Amino acid sequence: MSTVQDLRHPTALSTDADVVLRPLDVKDAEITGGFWLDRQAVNRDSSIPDGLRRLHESGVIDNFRTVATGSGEARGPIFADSDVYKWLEAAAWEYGRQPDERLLAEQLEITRIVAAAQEPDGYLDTVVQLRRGVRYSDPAHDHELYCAGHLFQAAVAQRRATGRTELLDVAMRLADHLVREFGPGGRPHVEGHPVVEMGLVELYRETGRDDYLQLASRFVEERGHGLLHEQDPSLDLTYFSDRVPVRETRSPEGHAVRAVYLAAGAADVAAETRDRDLVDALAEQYTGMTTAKQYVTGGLGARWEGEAFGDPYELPPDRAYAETCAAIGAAQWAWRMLLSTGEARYADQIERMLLNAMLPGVSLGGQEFFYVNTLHLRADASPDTERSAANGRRPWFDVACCPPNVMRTVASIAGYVATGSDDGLQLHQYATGRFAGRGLSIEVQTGYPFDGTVDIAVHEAREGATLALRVPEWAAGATLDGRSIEPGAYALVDRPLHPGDRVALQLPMRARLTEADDRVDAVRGAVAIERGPLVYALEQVDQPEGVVLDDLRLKGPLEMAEVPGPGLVEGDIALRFEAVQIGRGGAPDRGVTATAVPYFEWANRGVGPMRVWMPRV
Ligand code: FUB
Ligand code: ZN
Repeated sequence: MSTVQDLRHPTALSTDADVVLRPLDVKDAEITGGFWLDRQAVNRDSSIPDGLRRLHESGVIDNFRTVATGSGEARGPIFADSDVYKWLEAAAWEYGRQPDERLLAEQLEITRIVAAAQEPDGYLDTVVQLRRGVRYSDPAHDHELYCAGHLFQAAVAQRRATGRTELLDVAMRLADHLVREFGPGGRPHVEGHPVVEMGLVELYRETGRDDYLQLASRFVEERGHGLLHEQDPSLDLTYFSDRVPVRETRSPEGHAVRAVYLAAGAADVAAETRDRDLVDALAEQYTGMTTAKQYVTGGLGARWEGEAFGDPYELPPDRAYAETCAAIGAAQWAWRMLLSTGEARYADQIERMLLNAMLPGVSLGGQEFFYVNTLHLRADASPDTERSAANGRRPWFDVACCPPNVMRTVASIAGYVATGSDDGLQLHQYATGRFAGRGLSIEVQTGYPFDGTVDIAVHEAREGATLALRVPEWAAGATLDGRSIEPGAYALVDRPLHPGDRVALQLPMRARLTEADDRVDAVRGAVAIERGPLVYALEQVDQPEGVVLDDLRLKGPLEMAEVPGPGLVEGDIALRFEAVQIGRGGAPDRGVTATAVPYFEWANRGVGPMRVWMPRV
């Protein structure tokens, strides 16, 4: 087992894993300033404490107490335990980032409450314990392994970030129970909602217990053969990712969060079992997703019905579902693909999804959340459901999967910035911070995501250690120490590095127009405005009096001026340009000056009409 001196980030791999890149230790990756530090401060001071209050209020922490005392009813959805576990994971990563005795005491208190609900044989799922009493009786819907997977991830985080093993003890007792039930000699089992695969592999990495890895592998392979139909022939196998085996899936389908969690877990299994065929199959599936099933924001899931991926090119902006959790799960998948392949496209994807699909899911104050991330809100949109964007972000949801998912991701975001390989260090994301490993220790200063200047100071350098920097696919004209470098790949600093050296990366942040794929009927002929890593949106509040967003058209050639943004985050930049408002009812067209702001900032000044895709004249 690791020691507390040897803290590791999510996806710390075993030494046997077959990967190109390896995550850094927690102590070696730290965000120290700038954009992401501000987000982490809001997460610590606002989201995490408020989240704990909401979990108490909604009764889902009481469910554990109720099991322990033996009297009372379960509250919340069938998977209520998972929200508590995701909060515990967030609290652990946050403690590892910035130790705080109160936060430690809170998580240990919740851990004690969780532990008290565990059955003597290791079983734990409070809602099933309280509501059904019968285990594994409805695997399609009961989420027992989904809750287990989130418990395992939280336990590993607690062990790595605080050095405490209390939650790990609970997790191992449950994992041992799962091995007895579903491992060698046990019955085949497909659970309706993946995530246990990732959790079991993490538990294997933390404990060295090979049976956990084998069980994860078994769960990956058992899926996609229609086992759920033995339970109920009327089930929609697509929804549950049980129609096509993982190795044969060419494009994700069905419930988006389930599909991407499964793929991420399969990628973990592939790395640890050294299965390159599985990595290749997952790479093909990933391409299927980015080619035809992903919004420009990186958002995933075109259908409210079944919270699902649509068919290829079915990507309506105004009915986008794009659940916040789906972007988080896909970023986890992309991270694992990056480790296995070293391909820059996966780091590009992480950047797009974290900034434009996860971050819009939380208000800039940290206490309100979007579950659904639309790309277009019309005037007079009806706030017909709790999740409708017309309601604005909500403080919490009956199904509260997204808020604690954002919390754990923001708290652990330093882990996605850099990796090490045998040769040296690789920077995948740009954030002010300190990163070290494989003979190099560097300090990064940047005004990213608004400013494309990245200054790197070398503090320590072993002889021969290399530094590789991702050049985003959008960064045409990028330079490294004044030399031109190719976008969509890694640029190597082409000189020996010594302590005291400085490296200068310049990523041009010009605003650009992205054409919609003409197979997406709903936005054919329209363009999205992007600048650097950020997708922009037009929000009503920024437009002159009388502008009707749905009547605005862009006319080219377009000159976009950079102006100060709404000031909701430090250094934000808005884009201003001339557009045309179509005259209706015989009125003439008229020119207007329009303004676009970063999409992640939208709906922080009240909620009103907004659109990402703009038609042209
Ligand atoms: O089923 C558990 C979670 O609830 C899913 O991941 C979300 O999509 C929501 O349905
Ligand atoms: Zn969610």
